[in-house]
Amino acid sequence: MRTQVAIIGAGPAGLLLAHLLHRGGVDAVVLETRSQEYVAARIRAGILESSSVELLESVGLGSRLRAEGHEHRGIYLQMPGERHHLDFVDLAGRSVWVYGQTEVQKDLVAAATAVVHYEVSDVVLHESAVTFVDSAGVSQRLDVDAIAGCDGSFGVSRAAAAPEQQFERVYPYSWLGVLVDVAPSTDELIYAWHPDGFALHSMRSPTVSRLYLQVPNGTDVADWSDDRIWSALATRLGHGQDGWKLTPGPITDKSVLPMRSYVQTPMRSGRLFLAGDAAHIVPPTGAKGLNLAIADVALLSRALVALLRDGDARLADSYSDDALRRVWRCTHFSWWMTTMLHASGDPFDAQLQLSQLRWVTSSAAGATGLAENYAGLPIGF
Ligand code: FAS
Ligand code: PHB
Repeated sequence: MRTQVAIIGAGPAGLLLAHLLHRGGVDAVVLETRSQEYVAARIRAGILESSSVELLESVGLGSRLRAEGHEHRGIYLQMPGERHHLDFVDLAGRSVWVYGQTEVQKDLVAAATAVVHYEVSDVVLHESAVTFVDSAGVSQRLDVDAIAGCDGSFGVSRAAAAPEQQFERVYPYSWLGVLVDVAPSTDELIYAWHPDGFALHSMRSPTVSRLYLQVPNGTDVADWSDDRIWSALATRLGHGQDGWKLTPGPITDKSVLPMRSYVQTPMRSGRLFLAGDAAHIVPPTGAKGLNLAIADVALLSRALVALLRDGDARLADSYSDDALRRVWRCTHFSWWMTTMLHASGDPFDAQLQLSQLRWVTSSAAGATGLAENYAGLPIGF
Protein backbone atom coordinates (compact mmCIF):
# COMPACT_ATOMS: atom_id res chain seq x y z
CA MET A 1 0.00 0.00 0.00
CA ARG A 2 1.10 3.59 -0.46
CA THR A 3 0.00 6.94 1.03
CA GLN A 4 1.62 10.30 1.71
CA VAL A 5 1.44 10.23 5.54
CA ALA A 6 1.20 7.28 7.94
CA ILE A 7 -0.34 8.44 11.23
CA ILE A 8 0.43 6.18 14.19
CA GLY A 9 -2.41 6.34 16.74
CA ALA A 10 -6.12 7.20 16.44
CA GLY A 11 -6.46 9.32 19.58
CA PRO A 12 -7.37 13.01 19.26
CA ALA A 13 -3.95 13.96 17.83
CA GLY A 14 -3.99 11.26 15.16
CA LEU A 15 -7.60 11.69 14.05
CA LEU A 16 -7.45 15.49 14.06
CA LEU A 17 -4.24 15.41 12.01
CA ALA A 18 -5.90 13.05 9.49
CA HIS A 19 -8.88 15.43 9.29
CA LEU A 20 -6.68 18.50 8.71
CA LEU A 21 -4.49 16.74 6.11
CA HIS A 22 -7.62 15.58 4.27
CA ARG A 23 -8.82 19.20 4.11
CA GLY A 24 -5.39 20.18 2.79
CA GLY A 25 -5.47 17.58 0.02
CA VAL A 26 -2.83 15.30 1.57
CA ASP A 27 -3.55 11.57 1.79
CA ALA A 28 -3.07 9.79 5.11
CA VAL A 29 -3.70 6.39 6.69
CA VAL A 30 -4.11 5.97 10.46
CA LEU A 31 -2.89 2.83 12.27
CA GLU A 32 -4.38 2.08 15.71
CA THR A 33 -3.66 -0.88 17.99
CA ARG A 34 -6.93 -0.70 19.92
CA SER A 35 -10.52 -1.05 18.74
CA GLN A 36 -12.52 2.05 17.79
CA GLU A 37 -14.87 1.38 20.74
CA TYR A 38 -11.99 1.15 23.23
CA VAL A 39 -10.44 4.42 22.07
CA ALA A 40 -13.82 6.21 22.09
CA ALA A 41 -14.64 5.06 25.63
CA ARG A 42 -11.44 6.22 27.36
CA ILE A 43 -12.27 8.90 29.97
CA ARG A 44 -9.64 11.64 29.77
CA ALA A 45 -9.56 15.41 29.36
CA GLY A 46 -12.50 17.68 29.97
CA ILE A 47 -11.48 21.28 29.14
CA LEU A 48 -10.93 22.96 25.77
CA GLU A 49 -9.07 26.27 25.49
CA SER A 50 -10.55 29.00 23.31
CA SER A 51 -7.94 28.41 20.61
CA SER A 52 -8.82 24.69 20.52
CA VAL A 53 -12.53 25.53 20.15
CA GLU A 54 -11.78 28.06 17.40
CA LEU A 55 -9.62 25.54 15.51
CA LEU A 56 -12.20 22.74 15.76
CA GLU A 57 -14.96 25.12 14.61
CA SER A 58 -12.85 26.36 11.70
CA VAL A 59 -12.60 22.82 10.29
CA GLY A 60 -16.26 21.83 10.69
CA LEU A 61 -15.98 20.10 14.06
CA GLY A 62 -17.71 22.70 16.24
CA SER A 63 -21.49 22.22 15.88
CA ARG A 64 -22.04 19.58 18.61
CA LEU A 65 -19.41 21.32 20.76
CA ARG A 66 -21.38 24.60 20.62
CA ALA A 67 -24.69 22.77 21.18
CA GLU A 68 -23.64 20.41 23.99
CA GLY A 69 -20.48 21.98 25.41
CA HIS A 70 -20.58 24.52 28.24
CA GLU A 71 -18.69 27.80 28.09
CA HIS A 72 -17.08 28.81 31.40
CA ARG A 73 -15.84 32.33 32.18
CA GLY A 74 -13.31 31.06 34.71
CA ILE A 75 -12.55 28.87 37.71
CA TYR A 76 -12.64 29.00 41.52
CA LEU A 77 -9.49 28.72 43.62
CA GLN A 78 -10.24 27.41 47.13
CA MET A 79 -8.32 27.48 50.39
CA PRO A 80 -9.67 26.45 53.82
CA GLY A 81 -12.35 29.02 54.66
CA GLU A 82 -12.16 30.98 51.39
CA ARG A 83 -13.09 30.59 47.72
CA HIS A 84 -12.21 33.08 44.99
CA HIS A 85 -13.49 33.28 41.42
CA LEU A 86 -11.05 34.13 38.61
CA ASP A 87 -12.90 35.50 35.60
CA PHE A 88 -10.75 34.71 32.54
CA VAL A 89 -12.95 36.80 30.23
CA ASP A 90 -12.46 39.93 32.36
CA LEU A 91 -8.77 39.15 32.95
CA ALA A 92 -7.59 37.83 29.58
CA GLY A 93 -10.52 38.24 27.19
CA ARG A 94 -10.91 34.47 26.69
CA SER A 95 -13.19 31.72 28.05
CA VAL A 96 -12.82 27.91 28.20
CA TRP A 97 -15.26 25.16 27.25
CA VAL A 98 -16.25 22.03 29.17
CA TYR A 99 -16.46 19.34 26.48
CA GLY A 100 -15.00 15.90 27.22
CA GLN A 101 -12.23 14.34 25.16
CA THR A 102 -14.62 11.45 24.55
CA GLU A 103 -16.92 13.92 22.76
CA VAL A 104 -14.08 15.36 20.67
CA GLN A 105 -13.15 11.79 19.73
CA LYS A 106 -16.77 11.03 18.70
CA ASP A 107 -16.87 14.16 16.52
CA LEU A 108 -13.60 13.18 14.83
CA VAL A 109 -14.83 9.65 14.14
CA ALA A 110 -18.16 11.01 12.83
CA ALA A 111 -16.30 13.34 10.42
CA ALA A 112 -15.09 10.11 8.78
CA THR A 113 -12.28 11.89 6.94
CA ALA A 114 -9.67 9.41 8.09
CA VAL A 115 -8.80 5.95 6.73
CA VAL A 116 -8.18 4.07 10.00
CA HIS A 117 -6.94 0.52 10.44
CA TYR A 118 -7.98 -0.48 13.98
CA GLU A 119 -6.65 -3.41 16.01
CA VAL A 120 -3.35 -3.59 14.17
CA SER A 121 -0.20 -5.01 15.80
CA ASP A 122 3.56 -5.20 15.35
CA VAL A 123 3.80 -1.63 14.04
CA VAL A 124 7.39 -0.93 12.96
CA LEU A 125 8.57 2.43 11.61
CA HIS A 126 11.11 2.46 8.77
CA GLU A 127 12.74 5.38 6.90
CA SER A 128 9.97 5.68 4.28
CA ALA A 129 7.56 2.92 5.22
CA VAL A 130 5.60 1.41 8.09
CA THR A 131 5.06 -2.34 8.45
CA PHE A 132 2.32 -3.82 10.60
CA VAL A 133 -0.01 -6.79 10.98
CA ASP A 134 -3.64 -5.90 10.25
CA SER A 135 -6.70 -7.00 12.26
CA ALA A 136 -7.02 -10.08 10.03
CA GLY A 137 -3.49 -11.13 10.92
CA VAL A 138 -2.04 -10.25 7.51
CA SER A 139 1.39 -8.55 7.34
CA GLN A 140 1.21 -5.21 5.55
CA ARG A 141 3.70 -2.62 4.27
CA LEU A 142 2.72 1.03 3.81
CA ASP A 143 5.14 3.14 1.74
CA VAL A 144 4.99 6.80 2.78
CA ASP A 145 6.55 10.24 2.38
CA ALA A 146 6.20 11.08 6.10
CA ILE A 147 5.21 9.48 9.41
CA ALA A 148 3.30 11.25 12.22
CA GLY A 149 3.88 9.68 15.63
CA CYS A 150 0.59 10.30 17.47
CA ASP A 151 0.70 7.12 19.55
CA GLY A 152 0.81 8.64 23.02
CA SER A 153 3.15 7.92 25.89
CA PHE A 154 3.31 4.14 25.39
CA GLY A 155 3.69 4.05 21.62
CA VAL A 156 6.59 3.13 19.34
CA SER A 157 7.22 6.60 17.89
CA ARG A 158 9.03 8.05 20.90
CA ALA A 159 11.90 5.58 20.69
CA ALA A 160 11.89 5.62 16.87
CA ALA A 161 12.45 9.40 16.98
CA ALA A 162 15.88 8.86 18.60
CA PRO A 163 15.50 11.72 21.10
CA GLU A 164 18.49 13.99 21.69
CA GLN A 165 17.09 15.05 25.09
CA GLN A 166 14.44 13.64 27.42
CA PHE A 167 13.18 15.79 30.31
CA GLU A 168 11.12 14.16 33.04
CA ARG A 169 9.69 15.16 36.43
CA VAL A 170 7.69 12.56 38.41
CA TYR A 171 5.44 14.11 41.09
CA PRO A 172 5.17 12.52 44.57
CA TYR A 173 1.40 12.12 44.27
CA SER A 174 -1.35 10.90 41.92
CA TRP A 175 -4.99 11.73 41.25
CA LEU A 176 -7.91 9.50 42.07
CA GLY A 177 -10.61 10.44 39.56
CA VAL A 178 -14.32 9.63 39.78
CA LEU A 179 -17.13 10.01 37.26
CA VAL A 180 -20.47 10.56 39.01
CA ASP A 181 -24.10 10.53 37.86
CA VAL A 182 -25.00 13.68 39.77
CA ALA A 183 -25.49 17.33 38.86
CA PRO A 184 -22.35 19.36 39.57
CA SER A 185 -22.42 21.21 42.91
CA THR A 186 -20.75 24.20 41.27
CA ASP A 187 -21.24 26.28 38.13
CA GLU A 188 -17.52 26.37 37.32
CA LEU A 189 -14.50 24.25 38.25
CA ILE A 190 -13.18 24.42 41.82
CA TYR A 191 -9.43 23.85 42.34
CA ALA A 192 -8.92 23.37 46.11
CA TRP A 193 -5.76 23.52 48.21
CA HIS A 194 -6.15 21.67 51.53
CA PRO A 195 -3.62 20.35 54.08
CA ASP A 196 -5.08 16.86 53.52
CA GLY A 197 -4.45 17.18 49.78
CA PHE A 198 -5.68 18.76 46.53
CA ALA A 199 -9.21 18.28 45.20
CA LEU A 200 -10.86 19.34 41.93
CA HIS A 201 -14.56 19.58 41.17
CA SER A 202 -15.06 19.39 37.40
CA MET A 203 -17.97 18.17 35.31
CA ARG A 204 -19.01 16.68 31.97
CA SER A 205 -22.64 17.87 31.68
CA PRO A 206 -25.55 19.23 33.79
CA THR A 207 -26.07 15.66 35.07
CA VAL A 208 -22.52 14.23 35.20
CA SER A 209 -19.76 15.39 37.55
CA ARG A 210 -16.03 14.62 37.35
CA LEU A 211 -14.01 14.98 40.57
CA TYR A 212 -10.41 14.28 41.56
CA LEU A 213 -8.51 13.78 44.83
CA GLN A 214 -4.78 13.92 45.47
CA VAL A 215 -3.65 10.48 46.68
CA PRO A 216 -0.19 8.97 47.33
CA ASN A 217 1.59 7.30 44.41
CA GLY A 218 0.83 3.60 44.23
CA THR A 219 -2.68 4.07 45.64
CA ASP A 220 -4.94 1.08 45.00
CA VAL A 221 -8.35 2.40 43.98
CA ALA A 222 -9.88 -0.52 45.95
CA ASP A 223 -8.67 1.17 49.15
CA TRP A 224 -11.03 4.09 48.50
CA SER A 225 -14.67 3.28 49.23
CA ASP A 226 -17.31 5.66 47.89
CA ASP A 227 -17.91 6.95 51.42
CA ARG A 228 -14.21 7.61 51.94
CA ILE A 229 -14.03 9.45 48.61
CA TRP A 230 -17.04 11.65 49.38
CA SER A 231 -15.81 12.41 52.88
CA ALA A 232 -12.41 13.53 51.59
CA LEU A 233 -13.96 15.57 48.76
CA ALA A 234 -16.36 17.29 51.19
CA THR A 235 -13.52 18.20 53.56
CA ARG A 236 -11.17 19.46 50.87
CA LEU A 237 -13.77 21.33 48.77
CA GLY A 238 -15.27 23.09 51.81
CA HIS A 239 -18.68 21.42 52.23
CA GLY A 240 -20.73 23.58 54.64
CA GLN A 241 -18.47 26.63 54.07
CA ASP A 242 -20.68 29.73 53.58
CA GLY A 243 -23.66 27.43 53.04
CA TRP A 244 -22.09 25.59 50.08
CA LYS A 245 -22.87 21.87 49.87
CA LEU A 246 -21.21 19.05 47.92
CA THR A 247 -23.93 16.71 46.63
CA PRO A 248 -22.77 13.08 46.31
CA GLY A 249 -24.13 10.58 43.82
CA PRO A 250 -23.53 7.17 42.21
CA ILE A 251 -19.90 6.76 41.14
CA THR A 252 -19.74 5.12 37.70
CA ASP A 253 -15.95 5.12 37.19
CA LYS A 254 -12.90 5.25 39.47
CA SER A 255 -9.27 5.42 38.37
CA VAL A 256 -5.87 6.47 39.67
CA LEU A 257 -3.76 8.68 37.36
CA PRO A 258 -0.04 9.11 38.10
CA MET A 259 1.37 12.59 37.51
CA ARG A 260 4.48 13.49 35.61
CA SER A 261 5.96 16.02 33.21
CA TYR A 262 7.82 14.71 30.18
CA VAL A 263 9.25 16.44 27.11
CA GLN A 264 11.30 14.79 24.38
CA THR A 265 13.30 16.90 21.91
CA PRO A 266 13.44 17.35 19.03
CA MET A 267 9.87 16.55 17.89
CA ARG A 268 11.13 15.56 14.45
CA SER A 269 13.61 12.97 13.21
CA GLY A 270 13.93 12.83 9.42
CA ARG A 271 10.53 11.88 8.02
CA LEU A 272 9.11 11.15 11.50
CA PHE A 273 7.20 13.97 13.26
CA LEU A 274 5.87 13.60 16.84
CA ALA A 275 2.66 15.23 18.10
CA GLY A 276 0.66 15.10 21.35
CA ASP A 277 1.45 12.73 24.20
CA ALA A 278 3.99 10.90 22.02
CA ALA A 279 6.26 13.93 22.50
CA HIS A 280 5.20 15.32 25.88
CA ILE A 281 3.15 14.67 28.99
CA VAL A 282 1.82 17.28 31.43
CA PRO A 283 0.18 16.76 34.84
CA PRO A 284 -3.57 17.41 34.32
CA THR A 285 -3.74 20.29 36.84
CA GLY A 286 -3.45 22.86 34.06
CA ALA A 287 -5.96 21.10 31.74
CA LYS A 288 -3.33 21.24 28.96
CA GLY A 289 -2.87 17.65 27.71
CA LEU A 290 -5.54 17.55 25.04
CA ASN A 291 -5.09 21.24 24.14
CA LEU A 292 -1.37 20.75 23.52
CA ALA A 293 -2.10 17.77 21.26
CA ILE A 294 -4.49 19.98 19.25
CA ALA A 295 -1.94 22.80 19.03
CA ASP A 296 0.83 20.42 17.86
CA VAL A 297 -1.39 19.00 15.16
CA ALA A 298 -2.49 22.44 13.97
CA LEU A 299 1.19 23.27 13.34
CA LEU A 300 2.09 19.82 11.96
CA SER A 301 -0.79 19.73 9.46
CA ARG A 302 0.29 23.10 8.00
CA ALA A 303 3.90 21.88 7.78
CA LEU A 304 3.00 18.62 6.04
CA VAL A 305 0.59 20.26 3.57
CA ALA A 306 3.30 22.81 2.67
CA LEU A 307 5.89 20.06 2.33
CA LEU A 308 3.90 17.37 0.52
CA ARG A 309 1.44 19.43 -1.54
CA ASP A 310 3.46 22.59 -2.22
CA GLY A 311 7.03 21.30 -1.99
CA ASP A 312 7.91 23.93 0.63
CA ALA A 313 9.94 22.45 3.53
CA ARG A 314 10.27 25.60 5.68
CA LEU A 315 7.43 24.85 8.15
CA ALA A 316 8.48 21.19 8.39
CA ASP A 317 12.03 22.29 9.16
CA SER A 318 10.84 24.66 11.91
CA TYR A 319 8.05 22.41 13.26
CA SER A 320 9.94 21.10 16.29
CA ASP A 321 11.12 24.54 17.45
CA ASP A 322 7.69 26.07 16.75
CA ALA A 323 5.83 23.35 18.68
CA LEU A 324 8.28 23.26 21.60
CA ARG A 325 7.74 26.97 22.42
CA ARG A 326 4.13 26.19 23.40
CA VAL A 327 5.04 22.79 24.85
CA TRP A 328 7.44 24.40 27.34
CA ARG A 329 4.98 27.22 28.16
CA CYS A 330 2.25 24.64 28.93
CA THR A 331 4.73 22.36 30.72
CA HIS A 332 5.77 25.23 32.97
CA PHE A 333 2.13 26.29 33.64
CA SER A 334 1.07 22.70 34.44
CA TRP A 335 4.06 22.36 36.82
CA TRP A 336 3.24 25.75 38.40
CA MET A 337 -0.45 24.86 38.99
CA THR A 338 0.51 21.40 40.29
CA THR A 339 3.16 22.58 42.77
CA MET A 340 0.95 25.47 43.95
CA LEU A 341 -2.07 23.27 44.71
CA HIS A 342 -0.83 19.87 45.95
CA ALA A 343 -0.01 19.27 49.63
CA SER A 344 3.53 17.99 50.16
CA GLY A 345 3.27 17.58 53.95
CA ASP A 346 6.08 20.13 54.39
CA PRO A 347 4.92 23.15 56.49
CA PHE A 348 7.32 25.50 54.68
CA ASP A 349 5.84 24.43 51.32
CA ALA A 350 2.33 24.97 52.72
CA GLN A 351 3.12 28.58 53.67
CA LEU A 352 4.63 29.27 50.24
CA GLN A 353 1.60 27.72 48.49
CA LEU A 354 -0.94 29.66 50.56
CA SER A 355 0.98 32.88 50.03
CA GLN A 356 1.06 32.24 46.26
CA LEU A 357 -2.68 31.48 46.23
CA ARG A 358 -3.46 34.64 48.21
CA TRP A 359 -1.39 36.68 45.72
CA VAL A 360 -3.01 35.06 42.65
CA THR A 361 -6.52 35.62 44.08
CA SER A 362 -5.95 39.22 45.20
CA SER A 363 -3.59 40.71 42.58
CA ALA A 364 -4.78 41.52 39.05
CA ALA A 365 -1.26 40.76 37.80
CA GLY A 366 -1.22 37.34 39.47
CA ALA A 367 -4.75 36.47 38.36
CA THR A 368 -4.09 37.61 34.79
CA GLY A 369 -1.01 35.41 34.60
CA LEU A 370 -3.06 32.36 35.53
CA ALA A 371 -5.96 33.37 33.25
CA GLU A 372 -3.74 33.90 30.19
CA ASN A 373 -2.16 30.48 30.56
CA TYR A 374 -5.24 28.50 31.56
CA ALA A 375 -7.54 29.99 28.89
CA GLY A 376 -4.72 29.39 26.43
CA LEU A 377 -2.27 31.42 24.42
CA PRO A 378 -2.88 31.80 20.66
CA ILE A 379 -1.85 28.76 18.57
CA GLY A 380 1.62 29.41 17.21
CA PHE A 381 2.59 31.18 20.48
P1 FAS B 1 -3.58 9.34 23.13
O1 FAS B 1 -2.85 8.55 24.18
O2 FAS B 1 -4.95 9.87 23.44
O3 FAS B 1 -3.74 8.45 21.79
C1 FAS B 1 -2.66 7.64 21.35
C2 FAS B 1 -3.28 6.47 20.60
O4 FAS B 1 -2.20 5.68 20.03
C3 FAS B 1 -4.07 5.52 21.52
O5 FAS B 1 -5.36 5.32 20.99
C4 FAS B 1 -3.24 4.24 21.53
O6 FAS B 1 -4.06 3.07 21.60
C5 FAS B 1 -2.52 4.30 20.20
N1 FAS B 1 -1.26 3.56 20.15
C6 FAS B 1 -0.35 3.36 21.13
N2 FAS B 1 0.69 2.63 20.67
C7 FAS B 1 0.45 2.39 19.36
C8 FAS B 1 1.16 1.69 18.34
N3 FAS B 1 2.33 1.11 18.59
N4 FAS B 1 0.61 1.62 17.09
C9 FAS B 1 -0.60 2.21 16.83
N5 FAS B 1 -1.33 2.88 17.76
C10 FAS B 1 -0.80 2.97 19.01
N6 FAS B 1 -5.60 15.59 29.98
C11 FAS B 1 -6.32 16.60 30.52
O7 FAS B 1 -6.21 17.75 30.05
N7 FAS B 1 -7.19 16.36 31.57
C12 FAS B 1 -7.35 15.11 32.10
O8 FAS B 1 -8.12 14.93 33.04
C13 FAS B 1 -6.62 14.04 31.57
N8 FAS B 1 -6.79 12.78 32.06
C14 FAS B 1 -6.03 11.77 31.55
C15 FAS B 1 -6.16 10.46 32.05
C16 FAS B 1 -5.36 9.43 31.55
C17 FAS B 1 -5.49 8.03 32.12
C18 FAS B 1 -4.42 9.69 30.53
C19 FAS B 1 -3.49 8.61 30.01
C20 FAS B 1 -4.30 10.98 30.01
C21 FAS B 1 -5.12 12.03 30.50
N9 FAS B 1 -5.03 13.32 29.99
C22 FAS B 1 -5.74 14.33 30.50
C23 FAS B 1 -4.16 13.63 28.88
C24 FAS B 1 -4.84 13.20 27.63
O9 FAS B 1 -6.01 13.96 27.44
C25 FAS B 1 -3.86 13.34 26.49
O10 FAS B 1 -3.25 14.61 26.53
C26 FAS B 1 -4.50 13.12 25.14
O11 FAS B 1 -5.13 11.87 25.16
C27 FAS B 1 -3.39 13.20 24.09
O12 FAS B 1 -3.89 12.73 22.89
P2 FAS B 1 -2.95 11.88 21.91
O13 FAS B 1 -1.64 12.57 21.79
O14 FAS B 1 -3.78 11.61 20.72
O15 FAS B 1 -2.60 10.53 22.71
C1 PHB C 1 -11.54 17.15 33.81
O1 PHB C 1 -12.69 17.61 33.76
O2 PHB C 1 -11.29 15.93 33.57
C2 PHB C 1 -10.39 18.05 34.19
C3 PHB C 1 -10.61 19.41 34.25
C4 PHB C 1 -9.55 20.25 34.58
C5 PHB C 1 -8.31 19.71 34.88
C6 PHB C 1 -8.10 18.31 34.81
C7 PHB C 1 -9.16 17.49 34.48
O3 PHB C 1 -7.29 20.52 35.23
